[in-house]
Amino acid sequence: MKHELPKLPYAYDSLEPYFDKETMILHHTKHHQAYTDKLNAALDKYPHLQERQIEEMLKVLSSVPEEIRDAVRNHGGGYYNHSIWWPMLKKNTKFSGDVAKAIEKIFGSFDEFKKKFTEAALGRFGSGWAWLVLNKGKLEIMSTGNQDSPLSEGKKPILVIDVWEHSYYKKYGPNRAGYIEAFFNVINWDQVDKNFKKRIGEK
Ligand code: MN3
Repeated sequence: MKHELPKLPYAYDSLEPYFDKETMILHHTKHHQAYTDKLNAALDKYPHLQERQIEEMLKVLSSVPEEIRDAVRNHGGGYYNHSIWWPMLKKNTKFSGDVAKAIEKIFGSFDEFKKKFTEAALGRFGSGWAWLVLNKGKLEIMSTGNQDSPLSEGKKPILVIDVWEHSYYKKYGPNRAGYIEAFFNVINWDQVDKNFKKRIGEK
């Protein structure tokens, strides 16, 4: 069984003007496809691992054979992170639901949350991701380098932003801050609330 590039749940131009169509096409069909292909290539020699969920492998990287552990961490991480990111994007949803209540409780207000999340996304030097995660049932903000996943640290992803240059350079150039500001207009809060409800119920 091969991992497949998931289809986007919307058209490539549907996040305009915040995320441009050209970047979305490249990001999905080139970058995400490449992670998918390289993950499949790494698993080629390990048919028994092809049946394992990528999430399970990222949670316990030590269970992956050493020969392909870095490939699973990097390409499997890239495959997984993008797969959960696309559905978190949509215009015109409302900050609401259980996740909104939890964010306001932990961070004091939406604005304070936005400030801290933005700092994490800006502060990640080089390539990586900034996250809102559940850590032992409590919301916290963190960032990871390259394609590393919070799953590998026992944390559960709720909301994430890709801060690799390939996500924004075409439209925003080196202005990562402008891209992060735009991201707040395309957060799919309905999906983020779903993520929160699902994850909070897990052991
Ligand atoms: Mn990316």
